Amino acid sequence: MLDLPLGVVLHRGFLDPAAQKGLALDIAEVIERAPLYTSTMPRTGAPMSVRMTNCGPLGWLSDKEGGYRYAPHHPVTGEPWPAMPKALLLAWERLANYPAPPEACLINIYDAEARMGLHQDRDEKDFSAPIVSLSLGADCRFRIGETRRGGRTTSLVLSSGDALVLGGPARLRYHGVDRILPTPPAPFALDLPAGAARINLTLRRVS
Ligand code: MD3
Ligand code: FE
Repeated sequence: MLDLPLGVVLHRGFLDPAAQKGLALDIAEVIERAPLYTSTMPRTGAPMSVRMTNCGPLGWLSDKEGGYRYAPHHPVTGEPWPAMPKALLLAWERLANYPAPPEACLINIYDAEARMGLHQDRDEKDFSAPIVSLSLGADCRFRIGETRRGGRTTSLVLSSGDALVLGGPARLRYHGVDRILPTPPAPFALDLPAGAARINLTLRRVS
């Protein structure tokens, strides 16, 4: 039995196959206008293994000089981020229980070898709003720790169509993606961008 920390709610299969296919198409359109880029770590400049882009008023990025931050423009094209697809606004309305729409949607693209080390999401000014996370494509081993580094961790598998809501006392827990898991192809056609094994969308309030 999966015992999740207080404030973590997992909705398995929140997106049915048709919704997953529609969302994958929406994401492909966003990427056409806001190409994938690689963020680098503050200070060291080491590249992250996850490629990313954003939609909505603000987008998350990081580089050696400026560090982790939100910005209204794409770091390479200088264009504003594309609007959030309706399906994402609707998912937020149904899941977040928050009286205002999301300001940022970070789109993380994982190839088969990509991972994300344990970290906190603390670049937002408002921690009272939850984070809503949607997964498409291959399964991953996802890890949740405590609100300080080095605490006990639990892990779970996130699959295509799953939604995770992180709020309240869980909002500042450490979390990360250990690895992408070998996953049999979906029983329906799910077109992901070239090289992508998994997509994760994180909807957030920022200010
Ligand atoms: C648990 N992305 O972009 S989202 C990120 O699958 C990020 O790409 C992961 O972590 C991914 O920052 C996981 C799910 C998530 C987001 C925030 C959390 C889980 C969380 C905050 C607290 C605890
Ligand atoms: Fe995170």
